[in-house]
Amino acid sequence: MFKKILIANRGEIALRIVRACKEMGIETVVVHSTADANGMAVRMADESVCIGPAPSRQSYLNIPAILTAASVTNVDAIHPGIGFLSENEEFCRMVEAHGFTFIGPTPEHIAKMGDKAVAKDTMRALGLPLIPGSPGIVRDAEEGLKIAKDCGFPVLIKAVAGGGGKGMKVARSEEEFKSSFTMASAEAKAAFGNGDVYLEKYLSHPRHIEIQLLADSHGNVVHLGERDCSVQRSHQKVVEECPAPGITAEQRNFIGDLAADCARKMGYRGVGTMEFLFEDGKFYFLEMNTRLQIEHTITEMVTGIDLVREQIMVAAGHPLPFRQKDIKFDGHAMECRVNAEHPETFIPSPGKITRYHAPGGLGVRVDSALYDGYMVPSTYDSMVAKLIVHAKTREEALMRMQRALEECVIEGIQTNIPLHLRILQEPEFRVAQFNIHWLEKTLARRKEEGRKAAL
Ligand code: MV4
Repeated sequence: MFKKILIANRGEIALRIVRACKEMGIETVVVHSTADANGMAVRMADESVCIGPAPSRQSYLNIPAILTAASVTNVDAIHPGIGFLSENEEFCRMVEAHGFTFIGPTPEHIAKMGDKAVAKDTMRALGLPLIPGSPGIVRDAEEGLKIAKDCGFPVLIKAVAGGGGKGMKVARSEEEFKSSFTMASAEAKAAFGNGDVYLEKYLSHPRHIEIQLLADSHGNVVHLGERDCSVQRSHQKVVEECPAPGITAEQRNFIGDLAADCARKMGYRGVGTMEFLFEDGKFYFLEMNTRLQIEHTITEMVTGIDLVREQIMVAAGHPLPFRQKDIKFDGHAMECRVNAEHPETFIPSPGKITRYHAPGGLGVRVDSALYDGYMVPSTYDSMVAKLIVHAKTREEALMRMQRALEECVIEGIQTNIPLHLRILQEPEFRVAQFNIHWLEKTLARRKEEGRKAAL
């Protein structure tokens, strides 16, 4: 087992990894930027190394600085956390080339799943259900139009290097196609330095449901059920839940076993998530994330499995201590992402925390690096806490989440807690009548109603 791990991340996820390491008797080194010198993860770690100034390029994305810190502190392994370098093939290679273990999959798996067209091809060959579309990259608008006519409008033009919706354009008709194609490709080229695109039939009202996978290096792969992440705006998840409402045990086992089989056939190792769109009772593979996810917490609450611990264990070469039949799904968990932002305009709200009180009690978990007097920097992601509840049923989880949100005190900055409280009150949310467009539509409708009422 590793004696010492370097954590190349910040905020709540760095703290989450420090906590897992402590429980495993593993020493920790947290690297940080000058803006994070007073971070909770830095305080909790055994050692810390400042690797550069606030901008991520010069610190959390600075590969030479991170490797130097790893050498100086003599660690065995590096945990990349989430975001930053966690899905960077080159970083993964460099970590291993310098004699450290990368806590994650192989660079080949990162590269394969990072190219969305290759990922889709791989899953096609392995038998996952896919959204109908082009067999791979579409060379030009002419070829694209032929394929679009075959699958029928509307179609979606997607960047192979994409994710997060960048370089993605809907074409609703033959007339619109050429300009959408050109725009998507130009946007992809500008954002990723790669203008390659592929085509899919556009699904108009899907839910986003993802499967959590865990694989060791001995060919054992399990799925840990699904999460519903449909409640989002601007491609940012806002509320996630496990299990996905309405998904039966048969559906879960069907798609979960398929996903686990694919991961096994790929020789995948580590934690991973297969994302699906779910529409009219059918699952369609979207993409695979080759890292831990923010919302891994709700899966942990329902399965009782510490995903970060298991991720470290399999990276160290240990076989999984359980099989699929051992995994039980208990109750319902929900996560609200608390962001430092205005609850209506979503403008970031960095600043000093003047008062902080975290909720507690049965079935409440708070993953956050906040404390009284902490300065939320303006440089990074605005998520400052994850509020997680676990209860027997979805109805009890809803009540518990409301109670926890009401107990939570964060002063000195604005947060989206009022937004979460409003979401919980929405009748459609309460009965899980939502899809990926629900939150944005609901916010627009409520805003319009507010405007009319003011007249
Ligand atoms: C789609 C889709 C509808 N039809 N593909 C958005 C980001 C990228 N990762 C995939 N995305 C989508 N792909 C087809 N064929 C709708 C989306 C989509 C979406 C997906 C998941 C979560 C939120 C979303 C928000 C808008 C669009």
